[in-house]
Formats: sequence, structure tokens, C-alpha cells
Amino acid sequence: MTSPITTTRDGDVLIVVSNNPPVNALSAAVRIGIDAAIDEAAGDDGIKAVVIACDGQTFFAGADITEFGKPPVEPLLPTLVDKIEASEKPVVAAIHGTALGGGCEVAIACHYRIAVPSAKLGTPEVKLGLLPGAGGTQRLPRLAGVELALEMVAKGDPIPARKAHEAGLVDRLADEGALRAEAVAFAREVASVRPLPRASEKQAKAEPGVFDAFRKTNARRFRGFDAPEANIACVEKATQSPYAEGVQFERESFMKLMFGVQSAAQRHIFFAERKASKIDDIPADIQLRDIKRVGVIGAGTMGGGISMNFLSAGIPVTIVEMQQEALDRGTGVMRRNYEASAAKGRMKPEQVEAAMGALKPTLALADLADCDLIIEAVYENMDVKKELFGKLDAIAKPGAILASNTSYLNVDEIAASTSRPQDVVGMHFFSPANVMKLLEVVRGAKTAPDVLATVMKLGKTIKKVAVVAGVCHGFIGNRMLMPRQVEAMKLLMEGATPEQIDRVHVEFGMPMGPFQMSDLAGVDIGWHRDPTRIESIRDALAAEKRWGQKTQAGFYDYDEKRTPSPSPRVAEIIEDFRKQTGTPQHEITDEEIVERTLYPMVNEGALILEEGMAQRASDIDVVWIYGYGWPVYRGGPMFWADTEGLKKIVAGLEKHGFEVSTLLKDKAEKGERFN
Ligand code: 3H9
Repeated sequence: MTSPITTTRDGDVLIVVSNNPPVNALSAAVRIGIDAAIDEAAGDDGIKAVVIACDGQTFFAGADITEFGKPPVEPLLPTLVDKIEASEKPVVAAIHGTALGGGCEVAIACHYRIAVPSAKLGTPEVKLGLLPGAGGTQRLPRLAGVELALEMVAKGDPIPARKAHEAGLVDRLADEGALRAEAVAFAREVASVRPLPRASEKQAKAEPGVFDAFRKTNARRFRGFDAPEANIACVEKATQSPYAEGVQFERESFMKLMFGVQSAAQRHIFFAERKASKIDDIPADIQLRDIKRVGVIGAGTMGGGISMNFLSAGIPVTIVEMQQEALDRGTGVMRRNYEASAAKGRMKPEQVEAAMGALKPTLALADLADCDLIIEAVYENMDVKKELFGKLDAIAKPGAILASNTSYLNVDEIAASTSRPQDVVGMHFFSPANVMKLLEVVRGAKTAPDVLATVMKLGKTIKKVAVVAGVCHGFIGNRMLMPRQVEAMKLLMEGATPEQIDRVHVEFGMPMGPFQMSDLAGVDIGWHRDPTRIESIRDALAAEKRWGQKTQAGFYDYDEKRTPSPSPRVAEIIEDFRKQTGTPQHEITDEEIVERTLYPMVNEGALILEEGMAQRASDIDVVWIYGYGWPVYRGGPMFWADTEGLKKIVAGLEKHGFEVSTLLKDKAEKGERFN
């Protein structure tokens, strides 16, 4: 097998180049090649300096994650980076693309770093539930200072080369087109400079209190995760101990994380997210439809948010409303949202103008005639949608994709109201649509393969994680939400409080519990609007205008700052209902809440798989992570079920009288997993 590493000479400089597509992951073959190249340099008096560079889209993007959990192959990355640093001849890293994780660790083990301004450096291991395990937590604070190192390792976001340059992490910036040549010139320039600058020999100093202050500031962000604290502890260690001791501590912490459930869950999601974009029965090279202009019907919260995704990606949007006032209000909100992003430094003012300049507001549906994709985001009502799609059929150009942003309704029925059901698809965005990363793409019975593939690809263009769902009530996400909400209401009737149920969910790692979610979304959603007809706790709340946060009262009472407190009135309403219905009461444990609200979600997920409404279990996990805030460190509901053990889930469901999916039962019996 040919090595991904080649070495060439430019006079007295040895140029070591990696070519390991797609991202130059530091696989065993790459490590072996670099190791040999360092030996080659050491053994040849004619070589005075070394350059390490990469071909393709990026410098090393990290250790090869697919090797994790497999038997280790020498040389291990920690050994290799130490060997690079120990080289008696200067080694220069030439960085383009993204030097991430192990890639960043290779770079900082080199004696010098040169990067193009478009490059980024980062240690995203924390997002995989890990820490930089090849000396990164020890070298980074010594090179870039404790504060930047903490930000980089504990949060995992990469920094631009310019910032790295200012911080001393990169020694020199190169011209975009001349990295290799400038790196060689740099290597030649430093060839005889001694002593060699070695990061591990520097001191990492910290101001008193810096670690605790960092922990405190980020407590909310890190809640529930193991890896951020492990990263912080390693950086702290770097300020207290010599490199050799620090790196030992780092190694032990890395192994602990690597074999823990959280990292397994986070690595599962990394691959699940990428797998989700693949459609099993459609060839990857299918010819896609060209989407140059998008039409959006409805300028409300949803329509506006949806439009912003395309505008931000440079795709012009025609937005349609029925009344001028609603149109103005909607586009006004969009502008304010963009301006708020600009105020936070996330956009430049000219980008705001460019985005708004590409928006064409109109009151005429006929103006959608030149759109390649039209997304309907109107009131959730089948008759309204069918009528609208009938009209679109007469207006849209041939080959235009017609999409509905419905969150529950039957896409096939909507498609049947047109003469071109093959062009109809569901695009279910999550609110706020310009922020939430999930896009459920609903494949109708007649949706053409190229329509589906085009929309999935477009999802990536607008920076969403797109998942294919089949036509069923609520698709993947909302369908699984339903049994949870139903069961939460039953638990209330049997003796639990909204506070207890919500607390269990928040402690599990969800951003909020079922009742907090109702209050946020609106208790009156789907209400029959007759205050005299009171058949449920929800009806009783709605009749008293306890519609949630928007009326400062729902399942909780709210003050002006929307801080919730338990509501005595709600307790009364619940008690009345318990008495009226004669529901037997019992003490409800936290465990019962988990078994009765989360296990049924797994069961519903299994039914979704059984019916072929999701392509794979990991897609369901992606939906719940990106659409509903399921804690990433638990890997999504199906992965979580695997870690709990499917036998335990089945036993829990049966104990509470649920009908268990055949697939789930079969898997449990055979000792299988979903993932
Ligand atoms: C680490 O370094 C540990 C060390 O500290 C210690 C060791 C002791 N390995 O994202 P894309 C695949 S941990 C294996 O769609 P983009 C990916 O699955 C690592 N495979 O491209 C996909 O495969 P497929 C720390 C990897 O252009 C394909 O490459 N590093 C790896 O949108 C294309 O990926 C990270 O966490 C990998 N490391 O984004 C960086 N990375 O085509 C992780 C990617 O079959 N990577 N693949 O679906 C990224 O963030 C992005 O891939 C990157 C490119 C920004 C580089």
C-alpha cells in the first residue's frame, strides 16, 4: 500500500506532505509516514530543516476518529508529537484549512508555525466528549496563554489564523497562494537558530482565580458534560507541574473520557449527523435541480425565519403575504434580527444590507412564478394548504419544487391537490427557523428522487442538519413528542406536579420539561377555543387565559422577567380534576417519570423504524439532538436506549402497561442494539 506521506527535497529543506483525503486525519499510515520522515531528516546531514504540510482541503483535521476503540497502532500520536518536538532540526508546520485536534497538536509540537489567513486552528475534542490527548492541553497554555487555551480546549471552537498569530500560536502569516514556498523559506531562515523553541519547555502561568472564574462563567454551558471540566483540569495542571507530569495527567484523563458513555454518545452523533445526509436508495451522484431563487409564503415568525436561512446563504427570496401590514411587520422583524446579529459582531452591516437587498416582498402569489423552490409556511390547516397548493400548481414554473413547512399534516394529501405530486416535499423547520439546526425533509409517496436529493443538499447549503422522514402524523420529532406529553399529563392526574416532572427532565439534560415547553409554545395551541367546554386540565388552563409565558400564566406563574414559580391555582385545578375523575393517587418517583415519559419515546422511535418512517436509528437521534435539545452527551433517544439496555426499556414499558413495538421487543430478546 502506498503511504499517504511523501517527502521531497528543496535544497537543504525536507518537505513532508500528507495526502489522506478527505480531511488528512492522522490515521496509522499517516503517523507511520511522518515518523519515518522525522527519522529521514535526523539521519541525513544534508537536511537542515523540515516542513510539514498537507495536500487537499485541509491541514490534519485531527486523529482518525474511526480508529477509536480499535487496537492501537504504533506510533501513537502522543509519542509522535513528542518525537517531532524533540527533533534536533527545526520543524515548521505549514497550515491551511483547519488544523484541528491532533492536527493542532502536531502543529504546536513543531518548532514554528506558518499559516494562511483563511486557516483555522482549534481543539474540538471536547465536542467529541474528549480532550486533546497528544500534549495539546499542556502545550497550548504554554504557547498561547492560559485564558485562550481554556477557551479553545473547553469550548472547542476553532480560532482564525490571525487571532492565533496575535496570540503567539502562529509565528507567521503567509500569502494565500504561496504557503508552501513561504514555509520553505521560513524553514531555511531558522535552520541554524538555536536553541530550538519547544513549547513543552515554556512555563504556563495563570492569574489567581482564573480557573474558578472560567468555570463559573460557563457553568450553564457545561452543565451535564464531563469533558469540559476534564479539559480545564488539564490546563490547570499545566500551570502547576512540569510538562512530563502534566502530559501523564492528560493521558489518564483522556483514557477515562474515551471509555466513558458520554464520549461514545458524542462520537456517535458526529457520525450520525454526517450519515443523516445520505439517502439510502438514491445514488449520491444524482443530478440535482438548480435552486437560484426561493419563494416563501407567509411572513410570520416561521416564514421570516425560513427566508433568513436562504438570504444568509446568498440565495434571493421572494416572500408573499396577504396584507401589506403583515408583510411590513414580517420583513421588519427579519431586519431587526439581522441588525441584532450585526450588533453582536456576528455579521457586518454590509452583510445585513446584502441579505435584506436580496429579499423581494410582495402581496402577489403570481410573483412566485420565477422561483425554483417555493416553501409554504401558512396556518397549519389541511384545507388552507390544499387550496394554496392548487393555486401554486397554476403559478409555479415547470420543475419548481413545492414544499410545505407542515409539522404534522399528510404531505401526500397536500401533494394530491397539485398535478405534480413528484415535485412536492415537506420541509419542516423548527422554531426559531433561522437558529434551530434541524430540518426534517418529508418524503412523500410520489416525491421524485432528485427533488428529495436537492432539498437534502440545500439543507447543508443553509447550514442545517437535514434528516429524511416518511409521511406519518408528526413525522419523526413531533410524533415522538406526543406520547411523552400524553404520559406527562397522566402523571399529573396520578399525583405528580408539573415542577417534579419538569425537574426530572431538566436533570436528565433536556433544556426544559414538558410543562415548561407547553408554557413556552402556548397552552392554547390546538385548543378548541370554547371556555365553557372544560374536559381536561389543559382546557381549564386555557379557559382562564393561562396560555403560558405570553400571558404570564400557564402551568406556572410568571413575573415580568418571565421567571416561573409554582402556581397554587394550577395545583387547585389539578386537584379538582383528580377528584372529579376519581383517579387513584400514588406517590410518583423520579424513576417512574423517566420510565413513563422517556421509555415511550424510545418505543415510538422503534415504531417509526418498524414502519420505515426513518432511514436509521441514528437519524432519530439527530432529530432529537438538533430539534429538541436532547442532551448530546446521551447521544439521542435511541442511543440512550442502547446504553440503558433494551431489555430494561422493554421491562419498564411492560411494567406500566404499554404496548411494546415488535422491533424493540425482538432486539431486546436478541441482545441487539439500535446503533
Ligand atoms: C483527536 O484529534 C484526538 C487527539 O487529541 C488525541 C489522540 C490521542 N476522523 O465534516 P465533513 C470524515 S479527535 C475520521 O462532512 P467538512 C467525516 O466523517 C479529532 N474521519 O467535511 C466525513 O466522512 P464521510 C479532533 C473524519 O468539509 C468526511 O471526513 N478533530 C474526521 O464539512 C468529511 O467530513 C475533530 O473533531 C476525523 N477526524 O468539514 C475534527 N473528520 O464523507 C472533526 C472528518 O464518509 N472534523 N471525517 O461522511 C470536522 O470538524 C470536519 O470534518 C472538518 C471538515 C471541519 C474537518
